[in-house]
Parts: sequence; structure tokens; C-alpha cells
Amino acid sequence: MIFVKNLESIAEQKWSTTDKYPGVRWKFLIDADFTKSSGLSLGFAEIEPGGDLILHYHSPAEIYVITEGTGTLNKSGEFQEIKKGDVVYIAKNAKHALKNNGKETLKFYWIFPKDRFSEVEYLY
Ligand code: 7BC
Ligand code: NI
Repeated sequence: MIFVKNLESIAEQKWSTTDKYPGVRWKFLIDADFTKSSGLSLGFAEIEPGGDLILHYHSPAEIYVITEGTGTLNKSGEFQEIKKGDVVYIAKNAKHALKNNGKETLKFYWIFPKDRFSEVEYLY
């Protein structure tokens, strides 16, 4: 099965948020809770200036594709500045966080090797 989507095609989907991650909002693009897909899932997130996707880990590995802005990536205690165009590989159970210390909104896609985001258990 093959399909094409883009952010405009999910304009009606509400942004998800949680008090755990101040200034972070996200949508689901390829995700078995929304699409007839399996094996991989992809979401899109925005972190406003000052926002923080706090330190966490999960059993699936993860990839980030940064499309706008800058941020500080916490690589299990080692910090690295990231920017538009960067891609990030996060191994399974590796602690990571992403904070926007910049002036513009940080935008990125994340990919999990799972059917759906809702089955990823976040641990802290
Ligand atoms: O962006 C979100 C929001 C919960 O999650 C994906 C990023 C991550 O590192 O798990
Ligand atoms: Ni993560």
C-alpha cells in the first residue's frame, strides 16, 4: 500500500500537547491510529522558543529530521546544537531531550519503527 500526505492535508487534525513538554505541539502524519500504515510511523512537532521536549527514553530507536530553526539536543548528558537540515539518530533506550533556546520555532519530523506513536512507552 502506498499513499502520499503532507502537513496541509492534516490541517483539520488538532495539535497534541502535554503539560510534560511545555511549548511543544505535534501532529501525526503516518501513524496506524490515523492511516492504514504499519511498520513505521512519522509525526511532525514544533517547539516554540523556550519550549522543551524534556529528557526521556523509549525502547524503539528514533530519528529526527529538523526542518526549521535551531535547538539544543541533549545526547544522554552531552549537549549539541542542532539546526535546520540536521538529522538525528537516537538508539533504543538512549536518553534524549530537545530544547529550543533560539528565537524561531524549531520544527522537526520524528520517525519510529513502530506502527503507532501511541504504543511507544515514554520513560523518564
Ligand atoms: O515530539 C514528540 C512529542 C511527544 O515526540 C516525539 C519526539 C521524541 O523524542 O520522542
Ligand atoms: Ni524520543
